[in-house]
Amino acid sequence: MPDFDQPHRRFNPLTGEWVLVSPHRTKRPWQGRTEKTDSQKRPSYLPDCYLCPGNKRANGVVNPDYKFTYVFNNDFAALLPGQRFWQLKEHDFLKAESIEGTCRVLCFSPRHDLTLAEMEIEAIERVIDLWIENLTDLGKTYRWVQIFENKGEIMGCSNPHPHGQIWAGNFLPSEPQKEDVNQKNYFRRKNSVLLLDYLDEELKREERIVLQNEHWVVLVPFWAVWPFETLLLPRKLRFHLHFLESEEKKSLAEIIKKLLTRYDNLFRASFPYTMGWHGAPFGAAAENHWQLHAHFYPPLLRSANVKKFMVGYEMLAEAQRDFTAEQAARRLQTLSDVHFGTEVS
Ligand code: H2U
Ligand code: ZN
Repeated sequence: MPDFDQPHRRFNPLTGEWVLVSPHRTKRPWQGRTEKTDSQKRPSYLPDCYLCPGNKRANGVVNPDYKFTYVFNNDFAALLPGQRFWQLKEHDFLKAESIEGTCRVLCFSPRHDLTLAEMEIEAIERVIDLWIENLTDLGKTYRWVQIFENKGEIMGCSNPHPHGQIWAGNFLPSEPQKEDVNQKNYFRRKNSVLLLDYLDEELKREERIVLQNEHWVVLVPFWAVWPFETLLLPRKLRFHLHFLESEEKKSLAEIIKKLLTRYDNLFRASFPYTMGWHGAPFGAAAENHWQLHAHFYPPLLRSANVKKFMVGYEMLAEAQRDFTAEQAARRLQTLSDVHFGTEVS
């Protein structure tokens, strides 16, 4: 029998990487940095916010007076369309290639003071539709369309106005590349889908399940690296977001709201994270091995202002975590679905 209280390593079948787990270390004293938390109430409109309706952005363009969601091309895009094609491959050490792409910013709400966790289910459904619209549109041109949200100052997010981003490019980036290879190999070996089989195992065991509804499950993956990392999975085989049925979109909005509410309730603070969607790449011949999923990578470790750093051993050898995935799941299982900000005192 394994003893998960001992130092051990766990395998991530999606990436093929291992994570070091050191549960005995949780009593380690902390004298490092604490971040300041911004607990102040924000105004619902800020005159100098570049995402609020009617305001001017850095390039002089004025945002429309939008009522629900709004999308624009990132004024400082990391990927650019219409580039000249070239490849450098004569030398093993000096490989490079030009790439093309585009970056968009998605405003989730005209309200500067809300977060996805605090938005109404219908408003979150609109965000899901917005993701799907942009995914479908960009998928016509680009191989990989990365939908993500970077939330919180400590994640490098420059503006608390609720928003996400899309970066789309004509190449398969490194993270999805790993997932593609591992899901493909699994499919060839077993003739079934890795994440569907994994979900079956987790549903049998129940230990790491955080939330579930008719169409979706949130769990702390066995191989989680970030302290309260979760994986959001559809119960049925779905290649990507644009294959979802309307009932599945509605229950997706519900489970996202619950998960983010629990995250906020964990340390009674607006919980920072990077989240994003992974689904079948576009333009690929066979996509049967892919199962849609979202990763939530939150950095907070033990309070609203003590975060996990990926440094030292993690940068040089292997990712490491202290408490186990099961312990994290247990914490998240016991939290309320009522946002702490709306509690009546
Ligand atoms: P963050 O979510 O990481 O803060 O990024 C917001 C994006 O908004 C960022 O990529 C873009 C930045 O380039 N942006 C504009 O496109 N126009 C602006 O006027 C300011 C910021
Ligand atoms: Zn704003």
